[in-house]
Amino acid sequence: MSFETQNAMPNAVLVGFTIRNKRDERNALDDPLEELRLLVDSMVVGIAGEVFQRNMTIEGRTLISAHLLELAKNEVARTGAGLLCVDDTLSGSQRANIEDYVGCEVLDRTEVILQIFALRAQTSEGILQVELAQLTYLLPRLKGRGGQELSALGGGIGTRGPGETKLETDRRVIRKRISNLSKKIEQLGQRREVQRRKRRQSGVPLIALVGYTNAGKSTLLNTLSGPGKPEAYTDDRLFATLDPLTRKAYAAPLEREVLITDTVGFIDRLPTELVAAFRATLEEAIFADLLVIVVDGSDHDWLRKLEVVERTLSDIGAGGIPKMTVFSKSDLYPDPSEEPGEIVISGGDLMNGLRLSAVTGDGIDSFWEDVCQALKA
Ligand SMILES: Nc1nc2c(ncn2[C@@H]2O[C@H](COP(=O)(O)OP(=O)(O)OP(=O)(O)O)[C@@H](O)[C@H]2O)c(=O)[nH]1
Ligand SMILES: [Mg+2]
Repeated sequence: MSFETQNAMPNAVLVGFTIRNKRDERNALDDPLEELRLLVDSMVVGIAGEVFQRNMTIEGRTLISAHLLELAKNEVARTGAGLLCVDDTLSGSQRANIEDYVGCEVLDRTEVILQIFALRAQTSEGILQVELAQLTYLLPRLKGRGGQELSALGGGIGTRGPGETKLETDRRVIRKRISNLSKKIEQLGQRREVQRRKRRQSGVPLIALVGYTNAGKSTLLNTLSGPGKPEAYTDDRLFATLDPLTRKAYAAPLEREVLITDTVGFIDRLPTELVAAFRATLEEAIFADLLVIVVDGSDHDWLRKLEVVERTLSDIGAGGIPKMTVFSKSDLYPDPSEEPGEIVISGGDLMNGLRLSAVTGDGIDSFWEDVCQALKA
């Protein structure tokens, strides 16, 4: 079944903002709603309209200002959209207040990401992790939601205990489900641990491809593992990969086989509780001998995204693993003199990274040389 047929969501209006007196790299972007647009498109939802306010003053009840709320309401009315997607984290009551005013369903940024994850999860572990992430995010936000999300979770929701309010029952049932899911995921994690120990004993090095979503990790994995193997799924949508995939590849300079693993992409402003829910998936990166940070060098916004990746790696405890950075999609760089590779970044450091293309094969030989150097070191 394609994603398209799974999802029957109405068209959406996008809402974004930057906050007054708050440092925000997005203030420097020409198109600060670009990422939310890609996310909503990846959720297979059409975009009906967009509203954005720079230097907004936060309004506690709705997070967004009265002015932006008015703009959003008008845009929903004008376009007949059935969904409003807000590019930030909302509390349960903020979301309910916006829904009341605008008159259509509201999803915040994290709920959009979770919706994409739910569409993409394929393996049983991936599906369990997505449900855990959804419930963990939902639990503190239950208040103000009409309870429809519980029916959306499917059957198995228990009945109300004596003297319990609907909200208390919902919370209790969700906590129990969270604890069951965590146990199941932990059991699967133990199985992984056994596999990892075996690998370590065999001495085969493990290289993890990490990076921002859509950087080109899965495409690179396919190129590195060579023809004739089932291909990792690649797509010009965000979070194409949810379940990690490990492949053998022959490292010619080392004259031996290595293992390469693809990982779920990172993204800016992903709440830490969600990162924790994906810990099992990310463990593939945490236990690698070498991390290859894949940066889409054709993306004008690559530096901000690289910073997000570096921050996330240290958050998940992978900060100390040897790393190398490569710039992917070199066939798309418009002007060779503007290619990344040697770029002075804000602190004055020189950013050195190999340029390669998984599509043309350019730079792949040098990639293996660099990997072997790094593994020997
Ligand atoms: N032209 C060109 N396109 C590329 C290259 N590498 C990847 N792409 C394209 O970039 C898009 C994203 O590639 P993926 O390999 O799915 O990216 P990813 O990093 O695995 O993304 P997620 O799984 O979503 O995190 C796809 O449309 C690829 O075809 C490249 O070297 N050159
Ligand atoms: Mg991928």
